[in-house]
Amino acid sequence: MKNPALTRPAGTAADWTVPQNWSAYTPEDHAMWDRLFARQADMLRGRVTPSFLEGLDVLRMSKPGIPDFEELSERLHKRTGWRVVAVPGLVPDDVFFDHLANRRFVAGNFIRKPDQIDYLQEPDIFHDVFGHVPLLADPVFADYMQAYGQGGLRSLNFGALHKLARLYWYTVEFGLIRENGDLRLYGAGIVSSYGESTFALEDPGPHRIGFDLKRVMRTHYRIDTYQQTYFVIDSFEDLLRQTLETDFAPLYAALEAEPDLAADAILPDDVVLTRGTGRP
Ligand code: HBI
Ligand code: FE
Repeated sequence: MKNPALTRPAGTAADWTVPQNWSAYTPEDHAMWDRLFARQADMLRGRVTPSFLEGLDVLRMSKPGIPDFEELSERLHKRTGWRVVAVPGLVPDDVFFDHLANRRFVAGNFIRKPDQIDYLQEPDIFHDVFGHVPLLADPVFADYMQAYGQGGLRSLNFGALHKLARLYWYTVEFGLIRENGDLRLYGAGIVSSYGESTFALEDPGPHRIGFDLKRVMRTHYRIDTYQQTYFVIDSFEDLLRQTLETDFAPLYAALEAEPDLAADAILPDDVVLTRGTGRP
C-alpha cells in the first residue's frame, strides 16, 4: 500500500480533502447505501464486537441514506474528538497519517455501482464510513487509531512503512477480537464485506492466531483474496497498550534481521486458535 505516484487532483485542498458534496448523491446512490447497510447490519448481529453496534447506534448511522459527514462528525466529535473528512480516493501515506494523528478519518465520497456490490478495488464510502467509523466512537479504539497515525508519521523516517502497514492491515482492516471466549469481527475490511464476514469467523480455511505486534509486522498480506490468517486481539485496551509501549525504532532495526513471513505461515511460538486447512 505505497502510493508514491499520487498527484493531488484539481479542486483538492492541500491536505487532499474535498467537500463531500452530499446534495450531489442520486436516489440510486442512497438506495445502494441502504441496501448494503441492511444486508451488513443483519449479517453482523452476533458476529461483530458489540462496540461496533454501539457505534452505529450512538452515531445514528441506521438513518436511511448516505450519511452527511458534517452531521456524522458532530456526533462523533462529541464522543471521541474524531471527525470524518472527504477525499477523492487514496491519499499519500504521509497525508493519511497526518489526518489520523489529528483525529480526522479520511473517507472516499463516492459509492460503488450496482455491478460492484460485492467487490471493488478502491475503498468507497460504504467501506470507509460503515466499516471504519463506528469503532471511532469507542474511546480506546479511537486512541489506537490516533497512536497508529503518529507511529505512521515516525515510520516514514525509518523507511519502515511497509512493516507498519501490516499492523494496520491485520488490525484496523482485518482484525478479530476474542470477547468472553467468543471470536468477533472488528476489522473494517471484514465488517464491510458480506462474504468475508462469514469467512473470517466460520470458514475452516484460514488460520486464526493470537495477536503479537512483532509477529504481525513480519507477515505479508494478500490483497487479492480473503485473508489466509487472521490475528486475534484480547481487547482494544491490550492492542492500544502494546502499540504505545512498543519503541518502534529498535523494533524496526530488529525486524531487519528477521525474515518476513508468508501470509499462511505458522511459527512454533504462535498461539494458534484455529489451524486453517488452507482451502477456502
Ligand atoms: N488513503 N483514502 C485512503 N485510505 C486509506 O486507507 C489509506 C490511504 N492512503 C494510504 C494508506 N491508507 C496506507 O498508508 C495505510 O493503509 C497504511
Ligand atoms: Fe479501510
